[in-house]
Amino acid sequence: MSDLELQQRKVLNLFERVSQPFSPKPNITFEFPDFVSDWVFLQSPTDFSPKPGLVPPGSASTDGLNIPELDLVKTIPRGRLFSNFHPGHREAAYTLVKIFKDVPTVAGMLNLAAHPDVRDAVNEHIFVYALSAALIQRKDARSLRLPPIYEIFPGKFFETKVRSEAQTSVQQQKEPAIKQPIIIDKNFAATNRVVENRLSYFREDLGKLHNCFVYIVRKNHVVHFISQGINSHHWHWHLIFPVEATGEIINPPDRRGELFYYMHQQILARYDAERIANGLARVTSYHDWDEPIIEAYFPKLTNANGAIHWASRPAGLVLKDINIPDEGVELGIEFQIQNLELWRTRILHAIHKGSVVKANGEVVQLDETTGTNTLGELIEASQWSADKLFYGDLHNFGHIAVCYIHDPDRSHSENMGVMGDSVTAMRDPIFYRWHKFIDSLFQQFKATLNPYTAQQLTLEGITVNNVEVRRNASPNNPGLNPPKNLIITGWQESIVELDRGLDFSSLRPVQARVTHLQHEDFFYRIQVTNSTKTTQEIVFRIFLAPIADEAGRPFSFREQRLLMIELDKFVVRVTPGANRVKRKSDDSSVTIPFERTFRDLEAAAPATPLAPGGVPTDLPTDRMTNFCGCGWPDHFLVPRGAPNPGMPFTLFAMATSWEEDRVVNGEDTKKLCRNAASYCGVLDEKYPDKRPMGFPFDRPPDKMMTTLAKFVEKSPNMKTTEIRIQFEDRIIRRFPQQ
Ligand code: CUO
Repeated sequence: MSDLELQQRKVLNLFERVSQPFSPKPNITFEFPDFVSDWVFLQSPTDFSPKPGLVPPGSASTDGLNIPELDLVKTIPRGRLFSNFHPGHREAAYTLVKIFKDVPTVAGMLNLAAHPDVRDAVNEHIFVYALSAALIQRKDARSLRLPPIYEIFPGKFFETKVRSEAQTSVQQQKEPAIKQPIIIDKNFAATNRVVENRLSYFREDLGKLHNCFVYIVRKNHVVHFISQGINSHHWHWHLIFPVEATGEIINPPDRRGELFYYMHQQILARYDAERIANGLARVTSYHDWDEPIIEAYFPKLTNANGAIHWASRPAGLVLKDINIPDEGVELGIEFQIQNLELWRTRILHAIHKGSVVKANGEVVQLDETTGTNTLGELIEASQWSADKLFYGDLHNFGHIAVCYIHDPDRSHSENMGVMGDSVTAMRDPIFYRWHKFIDSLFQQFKATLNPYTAQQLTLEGITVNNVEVRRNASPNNPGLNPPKNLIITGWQESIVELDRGLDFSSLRPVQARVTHLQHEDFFYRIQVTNSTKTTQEIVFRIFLAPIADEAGRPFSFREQRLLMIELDKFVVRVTPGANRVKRKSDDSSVTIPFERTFRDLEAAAPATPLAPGGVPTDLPTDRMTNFCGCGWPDHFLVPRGAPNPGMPFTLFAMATSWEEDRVVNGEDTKKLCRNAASYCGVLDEKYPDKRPMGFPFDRPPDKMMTTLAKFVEKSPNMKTTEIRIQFEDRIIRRFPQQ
């Protein structure tokens, strides 16, 4: 086994059954490095008894580990829920990230992670968060892959009864039993009498594709590539863009605050499209905090051993001041709803004055280049907020206030609700209403900017003559050409393996079958004329938006621009004269196509190091380069649409100049985690587009532009087409497009 394979197996081993005491696998030895003994200078709180696979270094004491900062990490005990919106929880988690990152080598870090004073003593959610963050952030760990979060913590994705069904199935069946997956009801959180439950396929999406993307990676090794779900994406996004500096990350990732705005704005646009498709009104902002929350949410989730549940929120609760004492079981937190109101007022004041004031009195203008980013850091609020004391912690404390709304002083000893954890927050309807309020602050800022000028919107010499979507003929009906401008969606069933995240072991895989949305693959065909005399590199920006609301009333352009969903952004060369551009849907710049499971990672542990920049040297296609985990799930690239004859959407394409928009990064254009750059940026690099995120729809247009058609007719480099998305309430199969 190569060093790299060994390290990959150690990562998987460490993430397996994290709520249970650590058990090294046969053939894997974690040898505590010598530096551990340097840190042992006090009695350890943990009784360390060596066990097979855990080997202390020759001369080191076996008394245990005492890194002073570990005391801070352990302020959140094992078995408790973890909130990355809670400043105390974050501090504990980031402290462990730093401890991991400070270990000189990856091998040393993994060995340290296995130490009983870490793996078995630290809160399991914090352990997973910190080791994942360290593995992503360490440049020397880029060859290693993280298993999917839903396999590490199935309790955050599947209802409680799935665990007991799994246990029963393990007890009843003897090896070699036929695998009988547990069926997950896609509407498990509520009945169809709850109208909001029409959207549960979106909010509670896990999403896996087990059958459609199968590539032979290496001789004798077949790997299933699995699309992550919406909730996994959200977890990865917050993992990659932490609220505070961790370790040597002193400066925030490029345009971090703007990405906070844009990624969440796009979630809202996508959610609204799903709501309209289901006959519901667009999501409303939750800004009147005296108003009862009418949407209830009962998550039915528990941790691995079923002992701790995420709290429910019945309809009609009102936000209360939060006053949670530090009871020794988790860190306390105290703030008042009037703090949120004060911070909102100060932020709005800054927006309308056009500037924020730093703690040292320096005035920072909210200009059109950096204003959104400055506001993003301020509103979220991150360490890079201009003045966290003055502008507060609005967004994060909103999550906290809602997640403790049912027991705001914990006098009933209840746990938090799902809004407290970035893995689970998107399950709750109130997430979207809270973020609609957050987005409204950004939109108020955008409204202070001048509309884009004709010069900013046009591209001399380039005319987009037509844009359309097409599908290839089905392999079953090769002679039948599908109609153009029609996208088909439906359901797909996929298999999820649960056993690595349960609190009991099984000799065979414990599987569950989930049903999730899927779309047939399609491609864009764009006809573009280059009337200049030279070849041009142009950026195509592709968006999609519903045409009318749930009652069939057509949207004005001011409404529709907020519903624009970015589908893709890519660069092409166009020669003088007429050009035809084809682009496949699964190459989208917003999605990642797959994620690899524990089992796949074990079967195909990397045998060779990655080339500089993280590109596997022996994989057949550049689509394999994405393992970072952040990216919108491919199976949700387009909204569900409506049954026959489908739901009408506007497809929009715009060409801009790559010469003007490009951002000069390093020479290596195949950097890790580039595939989903639109919502996730590029790891270690600048955001690869100079234009504001969401351009050209991020600002209100000139008031004369009352319809999208008027906006487009002034710019030959833009084109729209009406398409339909037709939902078929059946299991569909995807087939690759050539
Ligand atoms: Cu992603 Cu509020 O920021 O959940």
